[in-house]
Amino acid sequence: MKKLSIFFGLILCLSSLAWAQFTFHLIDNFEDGNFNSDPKWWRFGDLNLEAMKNPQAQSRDLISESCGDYSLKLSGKTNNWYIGGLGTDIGVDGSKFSRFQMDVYGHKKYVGKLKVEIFEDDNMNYAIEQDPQKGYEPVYDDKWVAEVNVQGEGFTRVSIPFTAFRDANPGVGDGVWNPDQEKGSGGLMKIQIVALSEGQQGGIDCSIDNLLLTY
Ligand SMILES: [Ca+2]
Ligand SMILES: [Ca+2]
Ligand SMILES: [Ca+2]
Repeated sequence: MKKLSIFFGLILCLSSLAWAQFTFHLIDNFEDGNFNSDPKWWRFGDLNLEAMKNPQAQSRDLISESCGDYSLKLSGKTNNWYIGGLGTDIGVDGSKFSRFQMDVYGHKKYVGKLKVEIFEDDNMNYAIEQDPQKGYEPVYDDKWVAEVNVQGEGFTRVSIPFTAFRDANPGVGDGVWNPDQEKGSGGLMKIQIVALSEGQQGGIDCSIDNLLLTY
């Protein structure tokens, strides 16, 4: 009987592993305490990044517990709304997913907003060409955006359906959400998160964790 239950336990384990593999794609959970590799995040503007130990949850909190030991702290100040941002390459078939999810920890000092930007390949070349003369905006590919308001202390889980993203560059790309890897397209190529202040003068002070694509 014991053998049998071990056997069924193993089957359950393997099938849940397989299930997990096609239900989400982890972008980063920062558990290596390092944002410079696996994956590498680039930084722009006046946003500071720091992989930091998560505070211990005061009471039972499943979302805080799922954030593990480390998250990425974002901080910075501005006199004109825009603070800066970070980004990383993804390169997956985004048609297998329907949502972007992340956990956001608000600290006391500033609230502010995080603008999530997703880039998908429309000229079928596994690249997002950007124009350095025009703020590094894409030249041939769609950029989709959604905004997240940073809440107070504690991790808030944010799950945004791709249908809630809007085309941030009408006239560039094909204006259709087609993040698949058909016909030579690289699909969902990269993500950026841009920090904006709540007022014209202000800043951002929050942490992000468990960035993933899911159903
Ligand atoms: Ca983490
Ligand atoms: Ca577009
Ligand atoms: Ca497109």
